Amino acid sequence: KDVIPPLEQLMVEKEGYLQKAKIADGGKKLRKNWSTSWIVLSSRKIEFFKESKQQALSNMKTGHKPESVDLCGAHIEWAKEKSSRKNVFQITTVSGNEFLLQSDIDFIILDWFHAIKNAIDRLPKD
Ligand code: I3P
Repeated sequence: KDVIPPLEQLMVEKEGYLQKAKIADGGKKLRKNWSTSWIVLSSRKIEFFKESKQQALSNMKTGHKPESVDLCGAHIEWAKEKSSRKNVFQITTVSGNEFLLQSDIDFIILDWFHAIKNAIDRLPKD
């Protein structure tokens, strides 16, 4: 129904397309499968949309939910050894979900790394 989320959750800090691979769910390893994702960072979460932004916005009206990642207590680190690709970092959540994010373009991945790191550092750890 029409639950109004707190204002802070509505504040989008950054959005854009990156390559994404989820490599663990609740601590259980998954087969790596890279795909393009539209990614929306707000103060305490990241949302991953499988579709284009346009498609995602129209799907939301029908109650379709993106994958949402709680950043409280999450970790972010560069993960050179986890991929043959360049510019890969990993986000690990308290719940044991692990995501790799990647872009071939250096400044794009650096901007994302710092934006997400800043968001995590501003949040309480639990
Ligand atoms: C994986 C696929 C991934 C690759 C991964 C492979 O094979 O090629 O792109 O990761 O390497 O296992 P498959 O599609 O058969 O599952 P990178 O592109 O990040 O290197 P990995 O097993 O060394 O992680």
